[in-house]
Amino acid sequence: MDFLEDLYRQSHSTSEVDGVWVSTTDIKVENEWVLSDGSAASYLNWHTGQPDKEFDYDDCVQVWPNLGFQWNDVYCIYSYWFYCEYEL
Ligand SMILES: [Ca+2]
Ligand SMILES: [Ca+2]
Repeated sequence: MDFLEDLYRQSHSTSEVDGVWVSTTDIKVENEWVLSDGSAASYLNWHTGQPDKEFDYDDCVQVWPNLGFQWNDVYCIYSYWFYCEYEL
């Protein structure tokens, strides 16, 4: 996750603490975490106690700087920056 943390620090001031979306979700099957293309997520980096399913609709994943850049499951409606991957 150091790579994503480095990207965050390059694009945000130190005073910002916005979350960043990663393309992992369990919106189709609860607690079955997959990528946006439907393939199984091979990497998970949950913060301690997450995913906590605080609400039934917490189906998206944010990287949260205040949680040491580890993951938290949250409601998908929030507006955050996002990480995406593409082949060069
Ligand atoms: Ca969920
Ligand atoms: Ca959560």
